[in-house]
Amino acid sequence: MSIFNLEKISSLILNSHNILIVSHYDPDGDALGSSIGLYKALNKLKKNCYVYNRDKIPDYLSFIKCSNLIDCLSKIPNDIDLIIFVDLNDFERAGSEIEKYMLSFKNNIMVIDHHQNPKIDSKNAFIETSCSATAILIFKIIDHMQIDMDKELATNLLTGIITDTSSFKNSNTNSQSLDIASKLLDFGADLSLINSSIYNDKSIKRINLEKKILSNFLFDNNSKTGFSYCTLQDYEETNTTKEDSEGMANYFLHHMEVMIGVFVREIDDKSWKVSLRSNGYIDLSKLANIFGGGGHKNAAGFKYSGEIEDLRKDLNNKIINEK
Ligand SMILES: [Mn+2]
Repeated sequence: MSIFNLEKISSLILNSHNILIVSHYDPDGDALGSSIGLYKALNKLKKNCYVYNRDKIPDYLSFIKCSNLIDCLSKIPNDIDLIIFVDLNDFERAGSEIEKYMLSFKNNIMVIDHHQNPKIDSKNAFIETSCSATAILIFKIIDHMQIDMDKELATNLLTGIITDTSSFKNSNTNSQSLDIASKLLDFGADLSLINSSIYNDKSIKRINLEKKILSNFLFDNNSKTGFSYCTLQDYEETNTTKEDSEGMANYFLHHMEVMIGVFVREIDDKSWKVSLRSNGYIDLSKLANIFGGGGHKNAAGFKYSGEIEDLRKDLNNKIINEK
């Protein structure tokens, strides 16, 4: 991000009063850490802020607290003068309520993100794909605006970096993410709280769900792809939700032979949400694009309608073609 852009961000923020911060649905550690971290920083500037997310905070991130977190736009005043989208580059990722709201919104919009292939045309989009997490961009803004960092704010931002890099294991980890993580630790970020929350969150019901997912697991040696899925019935029988299958694609990837981890969950009858994870084997955002989805080079996804076995074969073929 150039200084010019940081200047522009600062002046847009300083000239606004009622600010709505929006992150993507199915929020992860970066979406919540970045949006709520930004909220806390802007509160220090005495801005009247709201954080919108369509979905509830998953249990493993419940340590990220925000007093003005809303899931419904009827709770905000009608004089919002700036909307800041965080960790997304396609308004569809925020949900249909926001998309509808945007149709009549005439004031300023800002997008702070690190995903590839933006689907927005905003003159105020500040996107740096070299950043491992949006939390890094939020750190740069806070640093540039000389807003005081504190322990809670630092913990929020470090959560974004840790979850988006899978604790510095993903290939998106770079010297910048390590450098900023180190600065956040100096500001008092609570690394043990983050680690115990995101890694010790497994319940027995989750093990029961994992048993079902692992029994569906197949490895394809030609595409080097580890693939599995779970159905709505699996969630129901184990009394679990989609949050309990979070991280499965990455879990497959952490096995020696697997170059691409694919986890698929049913969202409606024969309608599926596909998550792809890799470490540079092929460009997954390109692969997801073929199926009408998107994402990063190493983390992408799409929706699919049809038979699971057709999807598996189709994916394996496309992966072999991309290689
Ligand atoms: Mn992110």
